[in-house]
Amino acid sequence: MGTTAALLARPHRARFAGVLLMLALFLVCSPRAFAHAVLVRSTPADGAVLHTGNITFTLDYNSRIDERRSVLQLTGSGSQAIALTTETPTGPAQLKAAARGLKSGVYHLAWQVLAEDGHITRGAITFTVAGK
Ligand SMILES: [Cu+2]
Repeated sequence: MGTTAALLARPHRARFAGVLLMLALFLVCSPRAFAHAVLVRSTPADGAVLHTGNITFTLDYNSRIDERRSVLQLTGSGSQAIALTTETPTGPAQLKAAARGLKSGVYHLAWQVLAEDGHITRGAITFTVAGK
């Protein structure tokens, strides 16, 4: 190994290790990318206008989720969280909860789910409770 090669060896090796690490991460992550939980359907739908303050929320995902490590948070026009009652989902790819006695207004249901591949995804649906 010549002097020039010896001088270059260290930074090159570090860069090579970095490339290998990125490649390894890519190989580990990409086949499982399909297992990310994506919301495919919700009740109410995003943008829905409802004429009741008693709502059962169902969120269906494209893959199995860890229900115990998933979070649903309902907020109204204030930033305070509104209590939700957890309900038994119909399958391993669903979150289900209910709220009772919501007044007229705009609400946001924020969700965060842990998919079986260990990745977390988040989103929110907005709906309106209109006069009955
Ligand atoms: Cu993933």
